[in-house]
Amino acid sequence: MSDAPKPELERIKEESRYLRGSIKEELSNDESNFARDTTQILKFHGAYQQDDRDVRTARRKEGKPPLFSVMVRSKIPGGRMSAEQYLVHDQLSEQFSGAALRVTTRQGLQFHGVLKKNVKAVIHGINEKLGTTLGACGDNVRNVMACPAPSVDRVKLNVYEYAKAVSDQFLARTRAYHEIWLNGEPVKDFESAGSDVEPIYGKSYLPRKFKFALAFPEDNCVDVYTHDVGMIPDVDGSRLKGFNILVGGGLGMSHGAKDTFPRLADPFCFIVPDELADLTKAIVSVQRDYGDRTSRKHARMKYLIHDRGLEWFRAEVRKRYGKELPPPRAISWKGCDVHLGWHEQGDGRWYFGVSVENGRIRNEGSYRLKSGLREIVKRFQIPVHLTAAQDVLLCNLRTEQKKELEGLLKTYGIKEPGTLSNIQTYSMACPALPTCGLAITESERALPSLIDELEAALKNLGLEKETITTRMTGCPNGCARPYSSEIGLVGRKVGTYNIYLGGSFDGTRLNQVFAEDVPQKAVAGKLISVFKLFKERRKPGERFGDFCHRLGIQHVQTLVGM
Ligand code: SRM
Ligand code: SF4
Repeated sequence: MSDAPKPELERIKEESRYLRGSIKEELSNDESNFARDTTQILKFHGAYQQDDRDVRTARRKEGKPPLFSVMVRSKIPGGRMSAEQYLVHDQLSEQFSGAALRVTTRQGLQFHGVLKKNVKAVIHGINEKLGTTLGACGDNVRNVMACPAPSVDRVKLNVYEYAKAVSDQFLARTRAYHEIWLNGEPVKDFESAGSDVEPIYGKSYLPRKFKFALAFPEDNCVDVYTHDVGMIPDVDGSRLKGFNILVGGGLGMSHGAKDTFPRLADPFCFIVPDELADLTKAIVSVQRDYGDRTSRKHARMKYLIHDRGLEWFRAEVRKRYGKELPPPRAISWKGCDVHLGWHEQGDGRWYFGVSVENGRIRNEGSYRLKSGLREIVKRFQIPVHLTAAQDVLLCNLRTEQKKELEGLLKTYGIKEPGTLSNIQTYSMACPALPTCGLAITESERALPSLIDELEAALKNLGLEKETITTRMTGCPNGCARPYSSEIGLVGRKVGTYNIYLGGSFDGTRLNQVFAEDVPQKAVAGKLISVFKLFKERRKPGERFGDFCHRLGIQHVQTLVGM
């Protein structure tokens, strides 16, 4: 063991007494913000201290402190919520978070702008309806993603249960969450209980966040290759044969730091269903013990696998798992579905996918999405599923309710998916400014006008029917998964973006840098020049991302005169 001082965050985690820190004490003081060390522990509870960046500089000049608030994130495995759970999020957001809710790219729901004094009421309220925020942020297993399409197919339902089981298995065991937010009795003897408190994580939890997703080979809607661990069921008729397991995906990087990069997961092994729990435990424990705790930028499991090699990783997992790891089987992807509009569930009932621009559920003028969803869920008492594309599925509707639902959508000014352009339907952006402390540029507030420009240009070129994935982020961390889309737009410096092209529609190939440091106003022009090229030179039926990849990014640059 090295005697070198521990990096600050590792020390804070270790000394937090299993995620207690000073949260409880600070909740009852009069400060408008939590202390710095406390904010790190707060993340494990699903709460993130932020300040309004729109007013940060002005307040500093006036000698005022930042305008603090807290972002609270619900962890919703597979994005599946009951009507009651959806409605309590809606009600809590009306009461405590400036009314809007935001569907995340990992099928979660976020409240922005919650005042410190109200955080407990929000977390408590979510838990009262059997939801949780535990582990939504922080160095632990994050929300487990799974295809949100409701299905009565027994195998598919069964497969969702596996995703839920993985999520439950990796929930932190500490009683701190209950003590702080749910008025649970304080536990006095957790120190003597030692590692029993957290049998998987231990005192220091993981070196970094850890992400799981489950995708059916016919539909990679959860972007499974971008995860630390991907689980892909192999189904033979009505029998679940097992899971292909992928390891080592992740997207975050830093500009100018060549040793940070997005990486797609590698096929790792094939296991029968009963072995999923033991195998995933073994994988997480290798990352827990060998992941780089000295550098946050190098701490994800993708770097462990990249640096030491897949064979080293396999041997280490095998040691802990105690059995051979059969090789992965071939997977043939069939596509990627946004699940919008009407779909039959298989039991005579229907689900309807509503497109939500950049995940923001709000009311604005005659567009009253928030009120409309509330009315629909209240009236029909139906489950709500959240998608990885930040959209909402209204489930379990009976045939005779279809007309009524369509009427309600009209009343509340909610456009039906078929009336939206494809470029908008397949786009997403991260929140960035003003809430995200790491944002370099705008994202959610900048994408809509760019999409308007691209929409008009595609229409002029007769390309409006193309489905092209476009994803924007305000920094290189990759929260809207820009590197696995056909067009990726990533904040570079204030007011400029890097443009990435050539990813595949189904998320099985990363894109590459096409242009760097492009001023916001020039982004549309650059893309439109490539659309023109695409129109002239594409092969019949070829998708935009595949076209750019086939030509090669350098060749595309030359052809558009760069
Ligand atoms: Fe993210 C940090 C928002 C999905 C990679 N992400 C953040 C923070 C918490 C900023 C911070 O640390 O101060 C952002 C809060 C902004 C705000 O105001 O809400 C934030 N990330 C989001 C969400 C809300 C974006 C969205 O448009 O929905 C997503 C929440 C998902 C959820 O429900 O759990 C979100 N973040 C992602 C994804 C996509 C995914 O997981 O499928 C990624 C890329 C995949 C990956 O993890 O590699 C992602 N977020 C990051 C990173 C870079 C991690 C890395 O390995 O380098 C950071 C920065 C960090 O962790 O230090 C980050
Ligand atoms: Fe913030 Fe960057 Fe994530 Fe966008 S990608 S939410 S700017 S951390």
